[in-house]
Amino acid sequence: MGKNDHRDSWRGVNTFKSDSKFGIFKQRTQQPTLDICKLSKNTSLQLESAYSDDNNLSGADNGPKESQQGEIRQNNDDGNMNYHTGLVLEDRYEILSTLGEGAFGKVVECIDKHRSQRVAVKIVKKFESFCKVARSEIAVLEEINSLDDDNRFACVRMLDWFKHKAHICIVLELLGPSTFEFLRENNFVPFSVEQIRHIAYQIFRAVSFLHRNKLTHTDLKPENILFVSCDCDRECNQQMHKKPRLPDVKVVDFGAATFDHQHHETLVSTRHYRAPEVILDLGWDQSCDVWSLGCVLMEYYLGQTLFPSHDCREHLAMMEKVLGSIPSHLLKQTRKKHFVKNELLNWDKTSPSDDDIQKHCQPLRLYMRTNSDDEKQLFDLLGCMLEYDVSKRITLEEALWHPFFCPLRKQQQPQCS
Ligand code: KHC
Repeated sequence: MGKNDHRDSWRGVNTFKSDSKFGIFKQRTQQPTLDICKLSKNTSLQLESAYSDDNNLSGADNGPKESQQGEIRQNNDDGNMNYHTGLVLEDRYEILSTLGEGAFGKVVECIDKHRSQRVAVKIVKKFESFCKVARSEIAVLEEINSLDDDNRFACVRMLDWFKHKAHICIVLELLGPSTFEFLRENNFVPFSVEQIRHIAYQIFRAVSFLHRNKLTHTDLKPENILFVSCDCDRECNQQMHKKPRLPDVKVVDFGAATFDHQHHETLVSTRHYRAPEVILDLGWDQSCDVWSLGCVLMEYYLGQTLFPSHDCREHLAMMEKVLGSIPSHLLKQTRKKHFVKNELLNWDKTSPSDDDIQKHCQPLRLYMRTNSDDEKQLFDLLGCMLEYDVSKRITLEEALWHPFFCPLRKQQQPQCS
């Protein structure tokens, strides 16, 4: 059973509760740029599975299968905990509502009665394979907490964890909606370049912190980047800043995060964000996160996924359309020989699938909407991140010094070096 087989890919069909909490989302209609400053702490989300089996090559994305696990499941037993609002876990966490759900289990909002603060509790399905992923996530979150004592990097904080009946429960700081959720609720109107810069800088700092500490996230995608919405934002915006402050984000979901010394699963990442070296089974390291983040930033810029593919070979063909030919030395090394023909990608350029690619994809630079310096820098950075050859791909440490981020460094210090 692969570490990532639990992975969700549950965008698309969405059930929002008719709760006043969702007011911000509900009122929105199409608008030129997103008003992410209006996010409140109360904004929550509830998601359901849509692209059910699109997360990995084997198609085993919906969590462990009975046969693989040797676990006997009752007909209606999906492994989730049965709960109701008002239920108190550990004599401490009172369940208020459901925030999200996926293959892994559910996330609920609770009030921590000891500290009188609201928290998120990830309640993991009781099946052993999910417990294993949860234990790994707890180990990573513990490491993050101890390495980042002062909470300087934008990784979600684990506040506690416990076992309730057979379910592992991870108590996390409460965050707002994911960036994917936010795009969807805004009819996929893209983020502005300024918003992308603000979000990207924080994620890059967080993930580069992971990389420095011998960790790879392996599942970076808009669903795993959540807004931090705190009540003080609105006050700060009204009182102190002429320009509204852009909301901060944090990275979540460390269930598939892998330490350098640990076994590296062959198949990592959710399909659209999967690096070419993973698809070609060439081995991977931290740089696969850089590729994923390149795809994520493009998605923020476009409002939709850069590689809308459901098949590995088609995915590689899309990459070629956007980024040029895959270098032949990579195709030579792949163990996936069926992807290669005459030292080139084995792709039929006369097939109907190719028509789709011609329709949906274009060379990277042609996606630019304007020729402003900002956009030129963004696309220069994206080009460095979406580099096939991992030895040439930019690292996040380097990316943080890219001119695209110059305006942010100028804000912090008088000089931009
Ligand atoms: Cl609100 C929330 C927090 Cl604060 C932290 C993690 C979360 N939600 C609503 C959260 C997560 C969700 C999960 C994690 N980790 C994922 N799903 C949630 O619904 C797990 C699957 N990937 C997306 C985030």
